Amino acid sequence: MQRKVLALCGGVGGAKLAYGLSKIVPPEEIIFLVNTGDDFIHFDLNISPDLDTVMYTLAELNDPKKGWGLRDETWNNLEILKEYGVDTWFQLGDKDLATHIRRTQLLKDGKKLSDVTKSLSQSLGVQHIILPMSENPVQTIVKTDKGELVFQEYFVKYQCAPKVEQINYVGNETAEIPTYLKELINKNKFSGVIICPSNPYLSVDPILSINEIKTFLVETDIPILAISPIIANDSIKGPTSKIMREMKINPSVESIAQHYSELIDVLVIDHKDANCQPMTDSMTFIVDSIYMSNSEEKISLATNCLEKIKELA
Ligand code: FO1
Repeated sequence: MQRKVLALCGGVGGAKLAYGLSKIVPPEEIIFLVNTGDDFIHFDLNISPDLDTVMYTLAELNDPKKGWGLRDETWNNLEILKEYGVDTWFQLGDKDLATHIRRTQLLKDGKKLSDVTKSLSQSLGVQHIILPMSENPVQTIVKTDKGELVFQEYFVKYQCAPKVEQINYVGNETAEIPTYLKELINKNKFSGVIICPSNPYLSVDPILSINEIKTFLVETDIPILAISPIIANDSIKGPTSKIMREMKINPSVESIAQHYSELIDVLVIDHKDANCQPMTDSMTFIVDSIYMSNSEEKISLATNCLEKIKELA
């Protein structure tokens, strides 16, 4: 069996690099392992936002403006729900709704989330393998000054406004990682790991909260590279820097290096942070354009990350 790269992804930031990687790495040489801490049940439907963001992006069906959902979407169901007086704080587009209906149906039939994701992905023409971090629920719960909120309440309903005090990953101790991932870990089939520039606290840490995955990453000798989600003390996108400040962490690339210090060999930082230095000799910073504003930049960053991993392997 071909050795593979393992890419840890959250939503929008993760999907951008996943896109670049998918354009240069054949399907049998990479696994996209995706956060499911954002998953929740809404209108009795199983919603997996990050799995869908990665899947739609690799299928080139994603809405590049919003960063989530499908392009050329319509919202007729929402209009009628509003007529019925339903609170539509979480917006499901008409086409996107089909994904959630089908996922819910297949899960109700007893299929595992990884098999459901494979079936949905293949139907949309995605050949690369997208795996959920867990087959069963691990929920990101954000403890804030306004109380404990499930991820989508914090992120969408309250627009990340509440002040974050702590983040918990409920269910992590009983998480069931996909059998295929377990097999690849046990048979030493990974050649390197890329931690995509997703929010470390909301998107990557839920994956790392699963003991089997964390232990593998801590104990492995294969190279692990992360891309900073911070440029010049600010988030590339989303609430990363705001959350860091609220948790009394300086939003810098050094703090990101510190956060992943137990795991990574390399942190890729932006040109704007070129003067920053790692605190230990065991880690290297490499400078690149990490903003990824177009396809060429996504592919270029992916190419450079892969080259670095190959060099270290
Ligand atoms: N994000 C929003 O800001 N508002 C929404 O109404 C919304 C709906 C939504 C529906 C399906 C889906 O897959 C994603 C959706 N997202 C929405 C994005 C989602 O909240 C975030 O992208 C991730 O959970 C964070 O990575």
